[in-house]
Amino acid sequence: EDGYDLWLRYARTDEARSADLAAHATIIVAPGASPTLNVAIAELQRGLAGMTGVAPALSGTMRQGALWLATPASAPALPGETAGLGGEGYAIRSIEVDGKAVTLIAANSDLGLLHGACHWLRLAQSGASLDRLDIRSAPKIRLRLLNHWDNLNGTVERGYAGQSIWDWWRLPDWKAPRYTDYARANAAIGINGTVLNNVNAKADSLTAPYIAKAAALADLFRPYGIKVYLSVRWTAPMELDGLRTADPRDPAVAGWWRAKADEIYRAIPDFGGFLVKANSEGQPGPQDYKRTHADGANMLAAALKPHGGIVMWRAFVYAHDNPDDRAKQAYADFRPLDGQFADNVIVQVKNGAIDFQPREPFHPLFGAMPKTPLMMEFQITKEYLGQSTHLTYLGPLFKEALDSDTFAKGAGSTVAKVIDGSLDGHRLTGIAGVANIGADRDWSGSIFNQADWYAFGRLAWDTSLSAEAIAREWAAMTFSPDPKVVEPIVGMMMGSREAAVDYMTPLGLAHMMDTGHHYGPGPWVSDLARPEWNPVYYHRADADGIGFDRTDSGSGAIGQYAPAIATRLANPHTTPERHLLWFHHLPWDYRLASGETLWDGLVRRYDRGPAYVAGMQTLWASLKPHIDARRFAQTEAFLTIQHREALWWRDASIAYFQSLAHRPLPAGSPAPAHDLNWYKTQRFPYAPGHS
Ligand code: BDP
Repeated sequence: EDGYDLWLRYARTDEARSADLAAHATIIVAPGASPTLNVAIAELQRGLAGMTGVAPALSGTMRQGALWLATPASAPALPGETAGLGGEGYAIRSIEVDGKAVTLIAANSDLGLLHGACHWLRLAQSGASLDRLDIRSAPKIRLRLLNHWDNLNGTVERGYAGQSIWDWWRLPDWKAPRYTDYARANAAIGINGTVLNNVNAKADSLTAPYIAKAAALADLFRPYGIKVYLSVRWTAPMELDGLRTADPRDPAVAGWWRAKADEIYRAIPDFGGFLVKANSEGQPGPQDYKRTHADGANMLAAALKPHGGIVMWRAFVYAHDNPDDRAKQAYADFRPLDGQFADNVIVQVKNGAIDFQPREPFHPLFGAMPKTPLMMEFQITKEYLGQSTHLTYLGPLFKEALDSDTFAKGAGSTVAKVIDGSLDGHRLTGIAGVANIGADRDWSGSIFNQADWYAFGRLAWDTSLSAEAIAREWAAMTFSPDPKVVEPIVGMMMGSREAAVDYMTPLGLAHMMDTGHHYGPGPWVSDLARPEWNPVYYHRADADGIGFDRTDSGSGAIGQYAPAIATRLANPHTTPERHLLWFHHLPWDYRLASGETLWDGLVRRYDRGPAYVAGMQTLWASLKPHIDARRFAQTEAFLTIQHREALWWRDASIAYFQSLAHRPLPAGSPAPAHDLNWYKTQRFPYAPGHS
């Protein structure tokens, strides 16, 4: 096994289970035909053929043990069955029809049937009972998107799984079979849109040849309910057609975008819309013309509106000439614009205010723009969490962000409720994950990174799922439903992100990585052009203490949160320790809740990280008899790398901070393997993922 099959492995089951599966799927009854219904049926047949050796036939007459796929249109005998399921949801119920026990998969649309079929296959693969099913499921968030940071030259920004899966050069003629498998895998977890190109966009993606290439992908994805979107470059009208300006108030500019939208919709009638990174990290944008983000977004929105398209406008901004705390800048730019965006604009906000760090408090914009739909941007590709080699399951990170309480309308105003629209009554809702997919045979650069893609999709569909339940499903489908396999794997996964926080950025530290590759430690880095690119900007450590003061006596960033939170964060003793140094600059002898000093507590966490990884190595080794050779070996090797590098992070960080704190290591904590200078002089010029 090489990992290509993801959660669609459909591995052969033992005889008893095989007989059970066959008895619950003797035939498939599915009135009607459409491309989407056809792929649903094909997936069921493929899954059952894999698991039992026999694919059930499609039949027009009901039989004992049938799988019955029905919509109100195809089976008017379903009164009320699909109420409240919307256009994508489904019900799966064990019922009797004319005295025959059958499994009904009901939905309002064929797309709902596809999702229902995938859910049934998930149950089948993970060893669950198929009797007495009574399931209803419908997504609360409307747009559930992957964002590919893929460049037209085939490289992937912050991609650690090889080249881009989009073979732009040979599209639209060559439609690699992999594209269809991509659609199958995404449909199975409820993803319904994909932004094909990098937010650092090239204007070329809007030229006729590239629109035709995108259209070919859209055609392949359509039966799976997946729409195509494009990132656009703000100055495209100037670069492609020589306009003199990209000012959003200029009628010629607005006209250019209208014509461009018309052209795209002629090729892709269900095109989703644009994603825009503007006035951020050197990208052009409306502020270059003294216009606001809202002016820019609304101009594009007007071009897409007649076609039903939307604009996703990113709030990831911080300016090189702004001396204010970087963590405050997106809020400062965007909050005043609340209420000014057109109704087909949604503002896309990263989970935290800096940049996908191992841990960040939730972004203060969530809950602060009630009149504007906000969508979540998570990073599935683990730019700052060990990339493809470290096993750091992101389910808990996603959950932590979604469950954070903004207190915007009192207790219980979670980030999940902001983005599913229920807190402020928005109908345009969304969540995006920066994809970790590449051309590598295993798609994600490692078997365990597949779990992050999977978890993103499952949580996008249903934010109330637990990270652990998702890990359990994934492990069962990826390796085996045998609890002897699932339980240790879930055990490894669940603490893995916290372990990375411990060895990389404990106690609320952030942005400690070395220059360029974002992989290893560089807390000493202080020579980069922009102050906020340097780790020293974030930890502010010296002989007296460590941490970023964001109270009123510091940057005041705490004031961007609702008063109920801000009051708690103003005091280090009522600040959650996981965020302590994010919000406070504290003396090295500050007492943590445990009674130990900040210095000792910091070192203890640096010790804990590699120890957890060693525990994962032991657990994995014990699984050897149960895992196929190739996937076992990959994970074993990657855990060896992770352990070595967890120690590297620990040692380098301790060597550096000790040079400032001048304190002995707590008893039992070994000295770093090398002196500080050794860590400072390591170079990694060819590390993956540079832009
Ligand atoms: C950072 C990445 C950079 C992206 C940027 C973004 O380092 O490559 O372009 O975010 O989100 O995480 O635009």
